[in-house]
Amino acid sequence: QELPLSETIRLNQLGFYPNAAKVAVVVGEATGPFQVMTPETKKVVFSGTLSEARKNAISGKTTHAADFSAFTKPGTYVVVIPGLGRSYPFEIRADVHRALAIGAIKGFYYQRTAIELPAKFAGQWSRPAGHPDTRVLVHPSAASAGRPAGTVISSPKGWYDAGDYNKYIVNSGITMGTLLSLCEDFPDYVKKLNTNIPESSNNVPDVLDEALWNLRWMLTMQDPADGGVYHKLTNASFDGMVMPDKATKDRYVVAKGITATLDFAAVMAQASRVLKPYNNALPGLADSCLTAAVKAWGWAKANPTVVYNQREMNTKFDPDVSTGGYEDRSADDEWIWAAAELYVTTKDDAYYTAVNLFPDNRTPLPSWPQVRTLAYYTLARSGNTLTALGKKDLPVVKKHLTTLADSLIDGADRQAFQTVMGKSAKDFIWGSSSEAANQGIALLQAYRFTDSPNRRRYLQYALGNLDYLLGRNAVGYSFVTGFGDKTPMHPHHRPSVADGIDAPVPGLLSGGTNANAARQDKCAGYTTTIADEVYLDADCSYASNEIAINWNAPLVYLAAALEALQTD
Ligand code: 9MR
Repeated sequence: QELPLSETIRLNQLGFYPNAAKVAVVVGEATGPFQVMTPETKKVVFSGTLSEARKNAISGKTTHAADFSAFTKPGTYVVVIPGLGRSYPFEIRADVHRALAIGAIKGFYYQRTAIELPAKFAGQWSRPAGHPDTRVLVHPSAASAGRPAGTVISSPKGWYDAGDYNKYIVNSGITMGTLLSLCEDFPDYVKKLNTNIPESSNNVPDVLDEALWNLRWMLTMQDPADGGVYHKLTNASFDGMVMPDKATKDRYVVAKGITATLDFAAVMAQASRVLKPYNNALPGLADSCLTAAVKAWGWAKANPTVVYNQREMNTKFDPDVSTGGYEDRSADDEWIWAAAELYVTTKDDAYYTAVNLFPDNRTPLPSWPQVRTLAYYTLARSGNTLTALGKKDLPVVKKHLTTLADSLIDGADRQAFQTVMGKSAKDFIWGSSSEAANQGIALLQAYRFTDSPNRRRYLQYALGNLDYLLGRNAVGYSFVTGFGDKTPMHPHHRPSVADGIDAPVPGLLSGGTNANAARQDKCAGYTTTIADEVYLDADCSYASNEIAINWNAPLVYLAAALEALQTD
C-alpha cells in the first residue's frame, strides 16, 4: 500500500553523507516514533523517536526533529511518520552533493552572454547567442576626453546577472571573489568537477574556465585611459520576458564608480594569483589581471568620492537608466577587500598599510554591498605566505572568523529547523538563499583556518545550511532548480520563461524566502506575511524567486567545499 507524501516532513531532498548528521524536521504536533524505510519495499532500516518540541521563534509553529544520524548505510530511503506519511525520497551516499556542485557551476554556463549554447552542452536548453555586446555605447554619464558620449566600444562575454540581461560589475565582484576563493581553497578538488562546457578539455578546471568567461568581460569594462571601471553594461530599461537573442535594445556602459572600481581591483588581483599556475594554458593573463588591478587601484586613489548614484545620474543625462542599481554609499569595505587582495598577490606592504584593514571588531557576513570579510578570508588562507606585517595580524584575522562563526552557531540547536539560517527574521531578505550559503562559507572558513574548539560544529552547521537550501526550511522547497523533488518551476528568469520548455534552466538558486517580497514585487499570490514563509514560485515574484550569479556562487562554494571536505 502506498504511503502518502507528507510535505510537513522537511529534509535535504538530495540526501546525506554516510557519516554526517541526518535530520528531518516535522512541522506540527506529531510526536512519538519515526522510521527510515526503503521507498519501494517499505523495509524499516532505522527506527527512532521524534525529538522534544521546538518552537519556531518567527512563526511560533512547533517542530520536532527526526534524527537518524546513527544510520549510515548507503541507499535510497524515505522518512516515515506513522499516521502522517512519508518524506520525499533521498539518498545516503558519499558524494551526495557532487552533482549539485557540478550543476550549480553549470548554471553559470547557461547565463553566458555572446555565445550560442549548443545542445551538446546545453541539452534541451540550447539557444542562440544573445547580446554580443560588440557595439556598446558610452553613456553620457561615462564620457571622457578619450571616449566622448556615443563612442562605440566592444565589451563582449560575461554572464547575465540574474533573470535580467544586464551585466553589473559590483555584483560580478563578490561572485568572482567567491568562485576564485573556491579555486584557491580547494585547488585539487575543483580539477575533478567536469561541467561539460566548450573548455572542458583544456588543462584548466571548469569552474575557473567558467569564471574566465566573466573575467574577460570585466577586463573590457576598464577605461584604458585612466583605469576607472564602468559601473555596469546595461539597457536603458529592463527587457521583456523574451529569449536573449530577441532582446536587441541599445546597450550602454554607464558612469565609473568607486565600488565597481575597487571590486574590480580585488577580483583582478585575486585572479592574478589563481591564474599563475595556469600560465602555460593562459599565457600572460595573470600578468594582465595584475596590471589591471593596479591601474584600478590608482583610479580609486584619485577618485575616492565618485559614488554611483543612479537617480542623480538620471537628472543630468539621457537616456534615463532604470535597471539594477547595485548602489552602495560606503566603499569602506571595498577598500579593505581590494587592499587585501593586492597585498596578498604582490606582497607589497604598501597595500597593507594603505587602509585600516581592522577599523572595528565587526565581521559582517559577505553580500554584494559588504565585502569586508572577503579580505579576512583571503588573509586567513594566505597565512604563513604573508609578509611579517600581515603575519603579525593573523590572530586578529582568526578572531574575526571565530567571532562570526560563533555568533552564527549560537542557538542554532534550538532553532526550529536546527539550522544557523533562520534564527532571526532578519535573515529573510531579498536573496536570502545567499545569506544561508554565505553563512555556510563563513563557518567553513573558520573550520579550516582557525583552531577554535567549535570547529567540528562549524562544519556540521555549514552542512546544515546546505540542508536548509535543499529543503529543510519553513517552505519545504529545495531552492535550486532541477535539484530535489519540490523545486522552483517558475523562477523570474527570462530564458526559463520564454523558452517554452516546462523545466526551468537547471542549477540556478532561487533568491528564496523574503519577508518583504509582496511589497517589493507586488506579484499576486503570496499567502502569508510570516517572515520565513514568504516565498512564491511564480515568475512575477522577482523579490523571492529570481535567480542571480551572486547567489549561485556561494551555493557552488558550499556544495563543492563540503564535497571536498568529506575526506577530512
Ligand atoms: O540582489 C539585489 C538585492 O540585494 C536588492 O535588494 C534588490 C533591489 O535593489 O536588487 C537585487 O539585485 C537585482 C539587480 O538589481 C538586477 N538584477 C537582478 C538582481 C537580483 O534580483
